[in-house]
Amino acid sequence: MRFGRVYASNNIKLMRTLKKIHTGIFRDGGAGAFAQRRFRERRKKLMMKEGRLVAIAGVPYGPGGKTTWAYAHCPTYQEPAIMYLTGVNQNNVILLLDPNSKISDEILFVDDRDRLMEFWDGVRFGVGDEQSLREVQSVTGIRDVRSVREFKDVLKERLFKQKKKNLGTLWLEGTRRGKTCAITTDHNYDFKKKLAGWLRSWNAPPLKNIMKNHFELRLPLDKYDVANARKAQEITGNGFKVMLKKFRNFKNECQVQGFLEGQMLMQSPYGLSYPSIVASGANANILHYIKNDDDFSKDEMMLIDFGVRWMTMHADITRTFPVSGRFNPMQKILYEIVLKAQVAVEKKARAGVMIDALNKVCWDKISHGLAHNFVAVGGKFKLQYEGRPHGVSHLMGEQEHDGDPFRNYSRQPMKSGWMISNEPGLYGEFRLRLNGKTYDEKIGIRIEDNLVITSDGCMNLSDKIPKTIKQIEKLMASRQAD
Ligand SMILES: [Mn+2]
Repeated sequence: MRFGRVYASNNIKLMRTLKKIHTGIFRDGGAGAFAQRRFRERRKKLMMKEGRLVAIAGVPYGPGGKTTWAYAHCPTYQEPAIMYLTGVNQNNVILLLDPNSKISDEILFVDDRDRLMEFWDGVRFGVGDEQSLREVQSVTGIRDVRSVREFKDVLKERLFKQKKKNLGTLWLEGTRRGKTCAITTDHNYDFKKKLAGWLRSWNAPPLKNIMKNHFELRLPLDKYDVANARKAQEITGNGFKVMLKKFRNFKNECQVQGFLEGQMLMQSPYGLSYPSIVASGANANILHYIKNDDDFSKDEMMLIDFGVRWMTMHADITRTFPVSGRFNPMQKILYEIVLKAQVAVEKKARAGVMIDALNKVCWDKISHGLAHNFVAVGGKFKLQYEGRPHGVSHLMGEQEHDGDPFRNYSRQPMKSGWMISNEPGLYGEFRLRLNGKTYDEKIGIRIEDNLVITSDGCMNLSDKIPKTIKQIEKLMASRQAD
C-alpha cells in the first residue's frame, strides 16, 4: 500500500525531528498537526455520540510503578482507549470530555512535573512546565491540560453545569450465560467504582457505560491504522523468514523464541504483541503453551504463535512447520486440511457476515477434511476436544485481542475496517499407515493470518508470510550464512 509507506516514513522523519522523548510518551502519531487532527476528530465523534460528560482514566502505574513486573516487557502499556483518543503512553492521566462546554470541551489531567521521578524513569510530561505543556498540546491537540489533583473538583463543577448531571465512563462488561457481568480486576473497573461513589455522594444519577459507543468508533481501522498494521506484518514476516532459514541451528524451543523475538524487536521499539508460543510436538496441543523450554526432535512439527506491534497496531500470526524441513505424508494431509479451512474462511469473510458464520465454515471444513482426506485413506485420530477447540476469529486493533472481552461481537455482523484473525486449528493424536510406514504423532497445527474486512470481502494482511507446504519447505532448505 503506497500510502502506508509514505505515512510510515513521514512519521519516522517527524519523530526524528521532534525531541527524542516523544517516542516514549507518544506511541502513535507523533506527527505534529496531523496527529492533532486525528485525535481531535476521534474525541469529537465520541462526544457527539455520548452527548454527556465523559471521563476515561489511563493505567494508574507504568513501568517503575507498583505493578512494575506486569509491564516489564511492554514498552506500550497505556489503556487502549486513552491511546486511541490521545496517543499518550504515560500512566496516571485522565481525559475529561464535556461536549456541552463552549469554553473547553476537553481537558487532559496529568501528573505534576516531577524531576526526581524523571531521574529514574526518563522524561515525562507534567503540569508546571511550559515545554511539557506545548508538547502535549502539539501532539494531542488538547489545549486545556491540568494537574490530576484538580480532577475531582473540576468534574463536580462540570457535572453540576449539565442539565441532566449524567456522567459516562468506560468499563468492560458483557453477557455471559444471559447475565451482564463486568471484569472486576482492571483499572477501568476501579475508576468506575471511585466515580460511582462520588456520584452517590453528590446525589447525581448513576454512571453510564460508554463501551458500546467507544468500540463502535474504535474498531473500524482508518487507513493509517491499516498502514501501521501492515508494517507490523512486514516485520513479523521478516523475522519468521530469517528464523526459518536458520532453523537447523536450533535444538530447543527457547532458542527459536529468542532468535525470532530478537529479529522482530530489532525492527520495532513498540514491543511484541504478546509473548510468543513456541511449541514442538505434543506441546502444540497446549493452546496457551508458554514454557518454551523443550528440546525438539526431527520427526516433530512445531507450532509458533508470534507477532510484533507497530505503533498501536498488532500482528498476531501462527505458523506450523516440520522440524526436519520436510513434511511427512501424514503431516502433509493434516496440514492441507487446516489450510483449506483457512482459505474457506477468508473467502467467506466480508462486511455483514458474523464471526459465528466463519466458525461454522471453518469447523465444518475441518471435520469434512478429516473424514474425506484422512479417515478415508485409513487414518485414525483422537482430538483433544469436543466440538471445536477455539474460535476461528477474534477482533484485533489497539489490542491484540480487541473489542469486548466476552466476544459478544461474534454474533454481530462484521463491519468494514474491522481487523480479525483467521486461525483454524487441529489438535490431537493421529495415526496413519501409508506405503508400508506407520506414522503416529501428537500434533497441533494452527495457521493464523490477519484480515481487514471490506464491503465486498477482505484484505489478507499476512499474505506475504509463507505458509504453503511448498513455500515452507523451500525456505527451510535455503541456507543462510551464519
Ligand atoms: Mn490470535
